[in-house]
Amino acid sequence: MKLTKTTAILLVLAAGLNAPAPAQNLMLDEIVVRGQKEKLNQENLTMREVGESSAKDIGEALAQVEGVNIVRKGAIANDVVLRGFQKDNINVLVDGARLHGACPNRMDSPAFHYDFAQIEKVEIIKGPYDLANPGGMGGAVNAVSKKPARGLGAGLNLTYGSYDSVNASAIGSYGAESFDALAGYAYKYSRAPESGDGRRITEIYPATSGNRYKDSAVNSRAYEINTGWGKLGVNPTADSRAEFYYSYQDADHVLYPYLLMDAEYDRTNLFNASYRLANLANGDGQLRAQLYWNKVDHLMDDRYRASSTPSGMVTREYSMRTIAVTDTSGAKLQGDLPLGDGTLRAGADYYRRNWDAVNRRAMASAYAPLNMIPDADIDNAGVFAEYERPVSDRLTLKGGARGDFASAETGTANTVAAAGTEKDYTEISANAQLTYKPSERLEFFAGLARGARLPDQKELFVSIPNTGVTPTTNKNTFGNPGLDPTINHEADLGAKYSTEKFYVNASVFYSDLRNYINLAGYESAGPVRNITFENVDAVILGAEAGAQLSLPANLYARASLSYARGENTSGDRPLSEMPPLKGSASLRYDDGTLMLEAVEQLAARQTRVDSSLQEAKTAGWGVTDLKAGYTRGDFSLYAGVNNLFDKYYYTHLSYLRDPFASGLKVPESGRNFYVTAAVRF
Ligand SMILES: [Cu+2]
Repeated sequence: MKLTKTTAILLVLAAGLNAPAPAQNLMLDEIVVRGQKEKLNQENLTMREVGESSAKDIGEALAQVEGVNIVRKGAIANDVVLRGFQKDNINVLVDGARLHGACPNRMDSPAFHYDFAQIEKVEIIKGPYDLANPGGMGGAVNAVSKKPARGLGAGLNLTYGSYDSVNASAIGSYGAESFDALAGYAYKYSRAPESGDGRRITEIYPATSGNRYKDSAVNSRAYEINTGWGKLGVNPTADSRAEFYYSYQDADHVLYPYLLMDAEYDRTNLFNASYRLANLANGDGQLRAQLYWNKVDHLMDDRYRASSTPSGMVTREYSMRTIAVTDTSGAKLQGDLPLGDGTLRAGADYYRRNWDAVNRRAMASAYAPLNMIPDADIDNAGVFAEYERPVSDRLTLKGGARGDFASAETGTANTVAAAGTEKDYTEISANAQLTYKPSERLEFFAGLARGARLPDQKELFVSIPNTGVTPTTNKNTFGNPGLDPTINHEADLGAKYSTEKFYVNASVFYSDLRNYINLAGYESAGPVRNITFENVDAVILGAEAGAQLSLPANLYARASLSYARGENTSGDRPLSEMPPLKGSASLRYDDGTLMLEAVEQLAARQTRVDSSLQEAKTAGWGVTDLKAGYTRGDFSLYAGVNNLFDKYYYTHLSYLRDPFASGLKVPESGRNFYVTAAVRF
C-alpha cells in the first residue's frame, strides 16, 4: 500500500528532526491540540480547515477527518458516515440539541440544516462514549455554534467557484460584560456540477430512463439556500449565563440525482435556549439546563424528471410527491459536581420527535394520499451518571451508565400499522475508559462500551406499496413494527505520540452489534421485490491512523488512513454501505502569511457488497487537490483547484440501494476551481 509507505517515510523523517521550533503558529497549535488536548476517541474539525476548503456543507468538510465518509446524493446535503455507522446509528447534534431531517430518504441529512458560518467547530466522538445523549450507538457529531467576542465584531466571507457556485455569509456581533448578541446571514447557490467525463450530474441517466432530468432542468440550479440566525447571551451574574439561539433556513430547488425525486423546499426552524450556573460547590461544580425545538418542512417530487411527463395517469405536474414534516423538542438538565478526587457528571433528559410523511402517486387510485410515515411520535426519557477520576499521575479512569425509557406511537394508519400502535423500549448504555500517559509524549487509551439506539419511525412503520406503474417502483417496502433496539458492545484501543512538532495516532475498534437494523430485499413469486428492515447480528471492526508533522522551512506534512469492515453475521455476507479503505496525504507550506498545499486523496476499491440489496462493487480512485492562501491581519484570500487531473470517479456510498435504487452512481465533481475572500474584524 502506497500510503503506508508514505506514513513510514514521514515517521522516519520525524524521528530525524531536531531543529529548534519556529515561532508559534496555527499549524503548530493544531499539532499540540491533537497531541495534548484531544482524547484518542475524539476529533475536532475547526473552521480554519473549513474556511480554506471549497466544501459545500459540513458533511463534505468532515470527510477529511479520519474515520469519516459521506453519502453523496447531489451537489450538497452530504450525509455523515462515521466508521461505517450511518443514519440513526450515530447522533448528529447542534449545541447538544437533537436535529433530524424530514425526508424519509434522508435528502436533508441533519448536518445539512446549519451553515458553516454558524459554527465554531465540530466535535466528533468515535464509538458509544457519549452518555449525555440517547442513541449515538456508533458515535456522535456535535456542531458548536459561534459565540460573540468582546466588543464589536464582524465577519464577511465570499466564495465563488465552478458551476457558478456561491457561498456568502455575513456576521455581526457585540459583546459586553452583562450581555452579548450575534446575527448572521448566509447564502449558497450552485448550478449542477460536472464530473470528470464532462457531463453534469443531472445528465447521468440514459434517454430511456424515467429518472432522467427534463431538458429544462439539466442546467438548472442544483440548490439555493438562505439561512439567517441570531444568538443572544445574558450574564445576570459573573457565574451565570443564559443563551437563546434561533435559526431559519430555506433550502430551495435542491437536486438529488441519487434519488428519484428532488426537493422543492426544506424549511428549518431551530430554537435553542440554555442556562448555566458555574462556580458551584467551591468552584468546580456547574449546572446546565437546556430547552430546544426544531422543525423541518420538506417537499419532494419528480417534476424535473421524465417520469412526470403527462400521460394517461400522470395528470398533475408530478407523478410522485411526498410532503414530510419532522418536529423535535427536548429538555436537558445536567450537573457537574466535584466528588473525591474526581468529577461526577449526572443528568436527565427528554425528547419527543414527531415524523409524518404523506406520499401521492399517479396510479390506478389517482394520487390518493398514502401515510408513508404515519404521523408517529418517539418519546425518550433518560438519566445518566459518569465519574472521571485520576487514579495516579499517569492514569485516569472514567466510567458511567445511562438508562432510557422510550416509546413509539403512530398517529395515523397505513398498511403496516393501525393508528395508535404503540411500542415500548428500555435500554441500558454504559462504558469504562482508561487513559494512561507513561510520559508527557505518549498516551494510551482503552475503552469498553455498550451503546444502544432505537428503531426510528421509518424503520418501524414505513409503507410504500408497489404501484405497478414503473419498474423503479416495482417493490413493496414495509417497515417492521417488531424491530428491537440495536445494542453495540464495543472495544477501543488507541495510542498516540506527540511532541511540539509531531503527532501520530492509531486506533482500532471492534464492534459487536446485536439486533443491528438492516435493510434487506427478498424476491417474491411475481416480479415484485419485498423490502423490509430486520434485526440481524453484525460485526464492524476497523482502524484509523494519522500523523501530522512540522518540517524545516515552514513545511508541514499530514497523512491519514481509515478502514472499517462490516459483516452481517446472521446473513453470512458483508454489511451493506460500508466505505472502503481510504487515506490522504498532504504537504503544506505555511509561513503565517502565505500558504500552499497539495493533498492526495485515495480510496481502495470496495468488493465487499451485500448481494441481497443488489449492491455493486466500486473501483478505487485517487485525486489531487491544490490550494493557496494569503493572510494579512484580518484579511484572507484563498484559491484552489480540486480534482486537478479531472478524474471521473465516484465513491462507494454514491448510489442508492433499494428500495429506491435508481441503479446509477452519482459521480464526484471533475476539475473545479474556487476563490474565497474573508474579512474578520
Ligand atoms: Cu425527500
